Amino acid sequence: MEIEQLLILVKPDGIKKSLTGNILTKLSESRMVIIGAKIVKVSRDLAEAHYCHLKDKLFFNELLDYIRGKIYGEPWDRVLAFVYQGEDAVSRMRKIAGATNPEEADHVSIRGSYGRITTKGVYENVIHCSSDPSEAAREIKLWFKPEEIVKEIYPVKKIVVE
Ligand code: DAT
Repeated sequence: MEIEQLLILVKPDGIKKSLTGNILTKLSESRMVIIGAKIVKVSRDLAEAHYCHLKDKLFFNELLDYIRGKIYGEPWDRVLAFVYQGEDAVSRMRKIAGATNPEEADHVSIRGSYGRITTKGVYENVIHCSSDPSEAAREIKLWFKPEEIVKEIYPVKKIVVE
């Protein structure tokens, strides 16, 4: 199996609902390692670049307001960004995150447990989780400087989980 990295964001609704602990606990079932972590006040440029594949969608502006926490205001207008690393990380984390539409997500998944659809039709799905390894590489570069990511963490066998 490939060692992969991916980007996880706890979105502003996750922070506002005090779900960070629950989300990280669920993600820890994957046994992946966190190699980058920070809180980010998301600029419009960053939000647009992150969601560039959705720029033609009718919900694009609402989506930008959502990821920037504009609809919640201070102090919820930020996200927690993490880089995880591990074997087969993307597909394993996507499974724990659940489907994009929170109403269709498995209800033991994070999005199925805590997500909802807003009256404006935006999927308020609590976390972002990279969808494939190449998208993950693009996103990690966008959100993290190289020096913000821990390099010497593998081989994974040396990490002892008590
Ligand atoms: P994902 O976040 O699962 O990788 P995506 O990149 O297609 O999915 O979409 C990014 C975000 O945009 C998603 O987390 C929620 C929102 N979104 C996607 N499709 C939507 C839709 N049809 N209606 C409303 N919001 C949507």
